[in-house]
Amino acid sequence: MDDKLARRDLLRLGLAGPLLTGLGAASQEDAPRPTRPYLTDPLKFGDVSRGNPNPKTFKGEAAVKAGLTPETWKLDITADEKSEIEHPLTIDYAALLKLGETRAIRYFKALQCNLIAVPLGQGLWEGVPLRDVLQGCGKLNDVRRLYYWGFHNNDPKQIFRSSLAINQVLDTPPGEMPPIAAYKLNGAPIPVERGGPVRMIVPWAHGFKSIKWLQKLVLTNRYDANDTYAEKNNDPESYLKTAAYFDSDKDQKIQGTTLRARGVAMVGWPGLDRVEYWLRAVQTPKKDLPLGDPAWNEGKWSPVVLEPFPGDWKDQLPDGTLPKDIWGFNEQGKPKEWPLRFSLAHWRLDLDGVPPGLYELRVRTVDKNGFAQPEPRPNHQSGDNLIPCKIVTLAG
Ligand SMILES: Nc1nc2c(c(=O)[nH]1)N[C@H]1C(S)=C(S)[C@@H](COP(=O)(O)O)O[C@H]1N2
Ligand SMILES: [Mo]
Repeated sequence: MDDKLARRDLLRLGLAGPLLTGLGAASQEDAPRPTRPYLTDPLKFGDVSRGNPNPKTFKGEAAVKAGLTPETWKLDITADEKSEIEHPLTIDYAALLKLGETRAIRYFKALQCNLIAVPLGQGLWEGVPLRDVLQGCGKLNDVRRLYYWGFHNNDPKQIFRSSLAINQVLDTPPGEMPPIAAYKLNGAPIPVERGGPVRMIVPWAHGFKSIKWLQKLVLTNRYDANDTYAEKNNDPESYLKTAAYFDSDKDQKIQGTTLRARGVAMVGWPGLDRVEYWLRAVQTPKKDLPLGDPAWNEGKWSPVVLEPFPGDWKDQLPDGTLPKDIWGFNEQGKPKEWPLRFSLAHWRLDLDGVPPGLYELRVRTVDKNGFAQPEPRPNHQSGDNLIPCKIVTLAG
């Protein structure tokens, strides 16, 4: 893009100050290529897992004994004392994959922990909707919730439980993604490090609903959440928030006048309208500017560039996977919305001609309802999403 033109556009938009290059590509055709891979290597996700020994370390005989190989894995489906199901079931891996032949769904979803702001990684998950898994159970009576957990060394202290209201399991609204018993990640079997061979994936929720090493579904008449995370002062019904993060928030010392920053934005259910930055010249930098500080009212926020969807996706998807086979894409392989809900949008900031000095650099999202991060739910209980900051020094 012509830098002069970009500068003129910026001035027209009232975004005075340093030169922002590459703002808003005119069309998909001349859009810049994405600069980072869209899917995270399954072994490079941030990890949050209980257990000693930790099931993620199980190989060979240990994995066999724990039922964490494709040959030994089983999912038990029962009812507790106040509920009834016509046919309690045990499903093995082959039966789940067989169901997948006609029922499988694939979607992008980023994993994010309620208690760790920066997303852990993004995957293309494949599995069978729970509603289809439960089909084989016949009639259900007095069922209000589904409780579920995974392998935990038969130690009640290590159990990591979660739950869903039965409507969230059975009544997926049109155009939404269902919770799945997932058996593939990025086109390959889910490694034990990521909760394989079968893990729960709940698209709209933080990681604590996506139970790894899944082995047990219990239908219950109880109405309370029964989530391990609920006991730790977290909101078990929260869903993913729209929020921006830096790839690295390490302080940066730059020779010259060009400032570059890269990051992701989690797209929660309220959608993503834009990502903005605020570059604040300071004498004494304060990374953790308190929420009530009057300086927030003087914040000058300007949009950063959101990377487009990765063109034909050829270099982004596992071999043999076509965009049209993924949730949210049409028959022509174009996404129906961009960025996609519950996934990561990549943003980048390239500022030229920044006067030498010391700065605080912040980014935030604005969701489709007009709420700027960390609003409308700044509460830690429903997911950490404070505005991130990095300290930048430009030497000129
Ligand atoms: N069985 C089991 N599942 C689990 C957990 C766990 O400790 N045990 N941790 C949960 C939490 S809190 C998060 S954030 C995600 C993290 O998933 P990851 O380690 O694959 O990134 O897994 C969830 N599933
Ligand atoms: Mo978590």
